[in-house]
Amino acid sequence: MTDDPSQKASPVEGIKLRSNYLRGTLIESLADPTTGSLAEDDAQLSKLHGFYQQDDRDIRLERQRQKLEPAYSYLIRVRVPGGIASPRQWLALDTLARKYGGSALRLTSRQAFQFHGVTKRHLKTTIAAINDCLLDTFAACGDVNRNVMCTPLANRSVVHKEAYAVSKAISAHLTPQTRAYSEIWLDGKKQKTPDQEPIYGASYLPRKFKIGIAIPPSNDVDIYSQDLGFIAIENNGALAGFNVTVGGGMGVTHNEAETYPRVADVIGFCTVDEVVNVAEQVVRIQKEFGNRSNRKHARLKYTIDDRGLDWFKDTLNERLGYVLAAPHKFEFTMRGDQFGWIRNADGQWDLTLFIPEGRIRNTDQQNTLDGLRDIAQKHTGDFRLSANQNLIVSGIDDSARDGIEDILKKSGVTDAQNVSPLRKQILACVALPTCGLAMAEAERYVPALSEKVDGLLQKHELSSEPLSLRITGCPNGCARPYLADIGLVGKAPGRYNLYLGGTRNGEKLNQLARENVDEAEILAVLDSLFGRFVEQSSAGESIGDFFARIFSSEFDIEVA
Ligand code: SRM
Ligand code: SF4
Repeated sequence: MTDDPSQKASPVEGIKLRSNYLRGTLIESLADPTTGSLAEDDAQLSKLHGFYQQDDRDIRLERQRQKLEPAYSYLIRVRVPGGIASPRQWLALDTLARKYGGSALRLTSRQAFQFHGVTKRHLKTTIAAINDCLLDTFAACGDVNRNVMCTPLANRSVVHKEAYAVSKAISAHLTPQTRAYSEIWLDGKKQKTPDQEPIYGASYLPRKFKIGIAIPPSNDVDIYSQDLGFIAIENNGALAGFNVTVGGGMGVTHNEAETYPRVADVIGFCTVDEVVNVAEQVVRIQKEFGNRSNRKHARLKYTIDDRGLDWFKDTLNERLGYVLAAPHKFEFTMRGDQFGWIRNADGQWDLTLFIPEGRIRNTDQQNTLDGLRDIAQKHTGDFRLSANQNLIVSGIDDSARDGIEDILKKSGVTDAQNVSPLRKQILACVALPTCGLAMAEAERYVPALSEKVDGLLQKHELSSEPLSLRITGCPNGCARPYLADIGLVGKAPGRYNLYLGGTRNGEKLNQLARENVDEAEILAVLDSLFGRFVEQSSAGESIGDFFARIFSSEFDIEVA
């Protein structure tokens, strides 16, 4: 089962294989009243059911001092293929957030919802209620295909509708078949016939697998970061098919050179009729050839680099039984969200709201959770999650616009017009206090950091320059920091690796400029480089492109 028979399979492989198609002892773990945690193997399996065991890291040491077990709670991730939820679904999630999720909903960088802080005894009720509203958590995490992303660009409606349908079809096709999920969470009846996993088999994939669909001109889903990507090709206003990309991925481990971010390669074109089978065959190749001994070397990007892109293309063509057509021409010209009101191709309005760090809740300054609940109670269109942790209230009639504006004003929802261009483009991962892998702050640091970087931009009269800044609490790359103009990657509390020089449309990786630096040094480097940009950039050059250019001529970027 490993790609190299001499290599021992990783422990997670054993857990999956022994689990009887993901059952493990989850039912017993849930019923154990003596602890807030799950048995060790179940904590691994839980991911494939869409939830993670976590503990509150802000109080971890204090709990240790008091000889208490960690303050265990669970992150539940709700899969929303293509990122579209109905008002009814919104209301159901809102109710669950208020009851069990600390009165907050988190929009993720993959167009999904997350609840944080759910206790073990509320897991089943919460997951069952999510399924009641026709969403689910199954395969939202773990070694399977995850939430399939799709540009929520409704103002190009015809192509968007077809591409969205494809994202749902791929998602459904690649959803695991085991009845374990239904038995454990939905009281599904146990059946005598054995489970079948025609695509995944009993050991599922070697590692997580991610698929996205982009609709040019927007590369908002960061197609080059996906294991498998489909770039919609339009012909006379209709969807002609997709260019296929493979081998993107962000995850890195500090100081392990054999781990690296990689941008995907465009390998061909497939028609709409072919796309689901292309997805299945790519998944099957990764299942068969992905590394099962070293989880740090198990993503599709490594399978491709280890064996070569030509090998991959030949293998895929062989499995398809035909050769993928040559890629079609396409152009990305934007990546971020377009805030405010935009009339869509159906003649209705879409309103893109800026949701700071994707966290929807009520605070002293604003009642975003309440405001969006009010909108959901009256709204007849849908809610679209952007790939940048923002929210689009979509399909609003002319007559409903004023009512929605009123609700937003009354509840104090952030008005994107009052937010700086930089702040609107920041993407931050969750990091502390819930993420067990965080080495530094990300989401919680954004307000302070963005104010300081904005101050520098003002100083150099660059406030209106398009600039993307992405920050993560560790090198795993959950906010895709290696594709930003400025990427900050957590190394230790208050210290980050500073990456500079991504391109505007996300086609190239940025580069490591400074290692393990604190805020003062980050700001000093940026201050100096913004100054040099003003003096030395060429006409039309973006800040990211300028950083990349000076990188190619200066090994160690000079700070004045
Ligand atoms: Fe992620 C692990 C949060 C998008 C790469 N990610 C985690 C965990 C579950 C930590 C863990 O394993 O214990 C984080 C939970 C934190 C928390 O408290 O919520 C976590 N990842 C997130 C989210 C919520 C970040 C956000 O602020 O929006 C995103 C949820 C997406 C979703 O809805 O499915 C999220 N993670 C990503 C992305 C971006 C993307 O997919 O477009 C990446 C980089 C792309 C990629 O996969 O290459 C990403 N997450 C990782 C990795 C590194 C994987 C690797 O190849 O090495 C890990 C660690 C791992 O898998 O071992 C990880
Ligand atoms: Fe956690 Fe690291 Fe992902 Fe941030 S990038 S959410 S710190 S795993």
